[in-house]
Amino acid sequence: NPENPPIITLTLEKAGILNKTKVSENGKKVRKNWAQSWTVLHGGILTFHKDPRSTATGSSSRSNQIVPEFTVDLRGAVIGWAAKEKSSKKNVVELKSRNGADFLMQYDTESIIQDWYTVIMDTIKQLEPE
Ligand code: I3S
Repeated sequence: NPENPPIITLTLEKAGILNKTKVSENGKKVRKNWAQSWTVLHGGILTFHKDPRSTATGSSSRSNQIVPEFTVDLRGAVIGWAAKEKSSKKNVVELKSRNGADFLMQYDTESIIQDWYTVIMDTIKQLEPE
């Protein structure tokens, strides 16, 4: 019905601790730097925040909780289980953003990473044009 365009409501939200590293930026490979991140999915945007417990400078820890280290717009992003050669770690998910920033996300507990995989996949699908 053209008089009632669909209103897309992004209801999928999640937050938790994950291991992550950026692997490419603007389509160019960058050196891995695995670190624990407070990871938040809200409104179709995924943000990685430095774990305040892991920062050397205590003074910056408060702002780290507010200002993300990385922001990934999930519109047009692609998620998949990472191929063996991408990492020696287990349970690794690869997230490729539309702007050429790629990340690996990992957690030893399979159910934790499986839940993230599902919620990110469902969000990407919600953001796809009809
Ligand atoms: O894919 P790579 O380069 O073998 O990734 C490993 C390296 O980044 C390594 O760091 P340095 O090369 O800077 O020392 C990390 O410590 C490893 O964790 C990386 O591999 P995994 O397999 O853990 O993703």
